[in-house]
Amino acid sequence: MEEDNPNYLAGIAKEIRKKIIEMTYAAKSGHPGGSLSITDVLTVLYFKEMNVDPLKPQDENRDILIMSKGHASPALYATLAVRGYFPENILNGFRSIDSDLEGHVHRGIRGVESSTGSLGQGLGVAVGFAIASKLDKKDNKIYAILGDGEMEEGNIWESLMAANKYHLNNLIAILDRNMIQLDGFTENIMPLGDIGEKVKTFGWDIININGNDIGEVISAIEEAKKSKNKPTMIVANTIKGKGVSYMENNPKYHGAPPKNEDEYNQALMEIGGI
Ligand SMILES: Cc1ncc(C[n+]2csc(CCOP(=O)(O)OP(=O)(O)O)c2C)c(N)n1
Repeated sequence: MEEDNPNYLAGIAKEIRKKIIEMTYAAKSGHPGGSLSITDVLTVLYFKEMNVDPLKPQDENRDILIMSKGHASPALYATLAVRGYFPENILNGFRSIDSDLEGHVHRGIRGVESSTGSLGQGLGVAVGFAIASKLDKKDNKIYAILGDGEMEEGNIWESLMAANKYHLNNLIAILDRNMIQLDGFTENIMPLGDIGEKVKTFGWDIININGNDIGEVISAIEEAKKSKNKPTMIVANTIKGKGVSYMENNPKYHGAPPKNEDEYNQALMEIGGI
């Protein structure tokens, strides 16, 4: 099977990264940094690990993904398009007035399960989906993608407690630990320290990985799926802006696309898109 070949998945991740750059450059706005950091995770989920079918986006037994860090919409939209939920040319309208592709993840888009963008809310939504699946005796999985800056939101911790209370072993949160939030480094703004250890004390299993290594992402998700009675958080250590040298680890590209044609061409060239 082609999805068992990491080189195949790496090729898809490149394609998605290229689209993130194209979309944000065309819109002259958007969030490339935290989209590029989470691309490898989304690739593994949508092209290997999740039970989803773009032809049946409402299938009752599908896995559900909530992109809690909803500003990373370029990454989710590009992934859904490449996976076949909607035509890739729709990405061109990102953030324009006549397009459905708003700057933050919007439920009106085929394949999107919940609108997000106000940080802190998506984990609670995922907890709700996970409880509902248990009540319905389904064996699907619920995924939530969180940002590390987002962990500063109080309602994340309420959701962590609820997931423990209800033994949500069908819930897998993936924390994009890229160490950067909107305008600086998390450890300067609000230190999170060993965030995995903190979440562990809330009753979760923790798996630490390099979230830009496709093989490590696959192993972590496959391990998390086997949990018998606990929710799992995968702490995905990533690089913000991954794949574009001037964006990597640079808070300036949290919410700014390539500044000019030179930067645009350099980004595509480094990703391997042209
Ligand atoms: C409740 C709320 N407060 C503030 C913002 C503005 N905001 C958008 S992105 C962001 C930083 C998020 O950082 P992080 O979660 O680490 O995301 P990543 O670095 O992965 O992009 C902030 C503060 C928001 N979207 N929602």
